[in-house]
Amino acid sequence: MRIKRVEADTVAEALRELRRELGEHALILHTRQLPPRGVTGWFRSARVEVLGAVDEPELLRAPAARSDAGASAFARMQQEAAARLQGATSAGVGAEPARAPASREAQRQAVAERLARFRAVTPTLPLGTTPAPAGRRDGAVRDAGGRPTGGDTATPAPGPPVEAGLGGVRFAGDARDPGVRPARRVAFVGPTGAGKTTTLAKLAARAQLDEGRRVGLVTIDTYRIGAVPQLAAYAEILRVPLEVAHTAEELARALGRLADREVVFIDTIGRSPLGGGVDALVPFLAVASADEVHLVLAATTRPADSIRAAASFARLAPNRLVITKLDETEDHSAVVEVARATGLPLAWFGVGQEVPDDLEPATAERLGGLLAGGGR
Ligand SMILES: Nc1nc2c(ncn2[C@@H]2O[C@H](COP(=O)(O)OP(=O)(O)OP(=O)(O)O)[C@@H](O)[C@H]2O)c(=O)[nH]1
Ligand SMILES: [Mg+2]
Repeated sequence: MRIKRVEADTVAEALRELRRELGEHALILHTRQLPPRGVTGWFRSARVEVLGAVDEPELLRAPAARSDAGASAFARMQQEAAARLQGATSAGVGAEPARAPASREAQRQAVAERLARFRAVTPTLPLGTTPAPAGRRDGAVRDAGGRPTGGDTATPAPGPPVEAGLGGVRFAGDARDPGVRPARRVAFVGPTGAGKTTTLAKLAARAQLDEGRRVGLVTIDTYRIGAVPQLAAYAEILRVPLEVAHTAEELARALGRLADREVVFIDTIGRSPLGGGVDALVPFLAVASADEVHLVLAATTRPADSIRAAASFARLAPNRLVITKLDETEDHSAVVEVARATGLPLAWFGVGQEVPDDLEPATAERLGGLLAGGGR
């Protein structure tokens, strides 16, 4: 593996430089903001450091690929990167392959390959993309008959009749009706480690690959070590632009730069619901003015703690509920309890770590099936 470190003013610029040096398959190992240097540093805008790597076989293949095809692929990559940096509407970006149904399959294949390569090269990175176990998704949620449900948004597995006892639980399914204008900005909030970034990545991948929408990503999580690289890796894999915002003002500018994107997913920093941590997010959410604010809670958290967390995050005005890690518990009654107590409509169920597959639309049938199946 060859590793290279790059310093630049923005993450996007650094990524472009890395790709130039290491090729299209460069993987992002680490990103951090550099502290200002010396007294004059106070007056300079912050720079970022990005560490990238590439498998040696990729490099060995490079000379052979110095054909016209290789050269044009590289030129295309550069054009795309340049266009992305400018938030351009140039022909290259405007005619994004994601829009053409014929090339969407190829794009999906390319993303799957990049995910696989990423897993192979960086097995220890904190990504929500662990390899599928043999037999695929063995730990995934199953329906009442013990069948794995799959994660297909379009065809949720038919469950048994809705269980009695779901009274008071709301579902956000209506929002996915074709007639309803799709959200343009989607934010994710919730306690630490609940699965915000992973859920964001799953939904971003679907929006791009299944719906052919032009996707942008923004993170304001510049606090946790590894948070930016985690999302940067997904941005790289999906080939979508990522903006990093440290302040509400930066977020406003970042959203402006992503104005050509049909949907922008906004990741936030995980906050303990206790103490004043959630308050710090208020100005960001105000600037984000997201159509959808997903409160992400894990099914493995005690219901009382989830309900307390939801009360604390209420000041960020979430309007959707995502319950993750349903695959990690057999007691799904907590989902009902939490959904009922918060009054938020259930939107998605996270059923594993795999991006983008392990996400299911939350429906009454599905929840009824989970409960009827004794948690399987
Ligand atoms: N089993 C399982 N694991 C999940 C699911 N969703 C997320 N995870 C895992 O949970 C861990 C935390 O996920 P993240 O997406 O980083 O959580 P986060 O809320 O963004 O975390 P912070 O940004 O640190 O607050 C990762 O290891 C994910 O792979 C799920 O539905 N099932
Ligand atoms: Mg996160």
